[in-house]
Amino acid sequence: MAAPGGWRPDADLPEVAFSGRSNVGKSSLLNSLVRRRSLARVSNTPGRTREVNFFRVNEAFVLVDLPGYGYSRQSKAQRALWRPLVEGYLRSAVQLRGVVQLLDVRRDPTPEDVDALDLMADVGVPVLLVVTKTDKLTRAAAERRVTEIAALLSVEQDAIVPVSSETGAGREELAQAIVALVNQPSWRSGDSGE
Ligand SMILES: Nc1nc2c(ncn2[C@@H]2O[C@H](COP(=O)(O)OP(=O)(O)OP(=O)(O)O)[C@@H](O)[C@H]2O)c(=O)[nH]1
Ligand SMILES: [Mg+2]
Repeated sequence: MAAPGGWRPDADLPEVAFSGRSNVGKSSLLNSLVRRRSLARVSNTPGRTREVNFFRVNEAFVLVDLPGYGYSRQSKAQRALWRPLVEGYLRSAVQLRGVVQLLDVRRDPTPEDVDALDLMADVGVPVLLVVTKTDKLTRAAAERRVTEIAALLSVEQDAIVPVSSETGAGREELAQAIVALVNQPSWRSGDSGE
């Protein structure tokens, strides 16, 4: 899906979307989960993923790779497209069950991260918080950073799943959390008249 309201595949299976800053590792995490090296395109250049990309897994659910935000060298036009594209997707995806929101273990959440979380809260979609690239730090340092990030976001530390797409750490726990999201009824089913 390249433009707000643009073409997207039929929503016949539950969907879970991956959100986060450019270069945080969304496409890498998606590949790690499905144990494929290059299903979603990974790059050292931030801003690689510019469309909403849909990956059907085992005819059971769909993982959705969202374009990243907060990349300073992004063009104004690209930047202006992010919000309508992502918000349009989130609001219209009838089968959306949850969003995996990624944060880099080495960085404090940015104002853009908080904006993205506010958008998810406004849409009402359940969010799974994931801290990634934990392989970049020692185990003890990574644990400290998770505590700090949880405090900055005012969430419980155990609401955050630490992962590394490089080593596969946290993969099993995240996969189980995603399966639980997929199997739960849509939060939208409470809406009246729909
Ligand atoms: N060490 C380490 N590197 C990672 C990890 N995850 C991703 N990377 C690297 O980070 C860079 C960006 O990864 P991507 O998966 O393309 O990031 P993205 O969030 O999809 O970026 P956009 O598509 O630009 O929004 C690549 O060089 C990856 O190899 C990780 O867990 N550990
Ligand atoms: Mg990407």
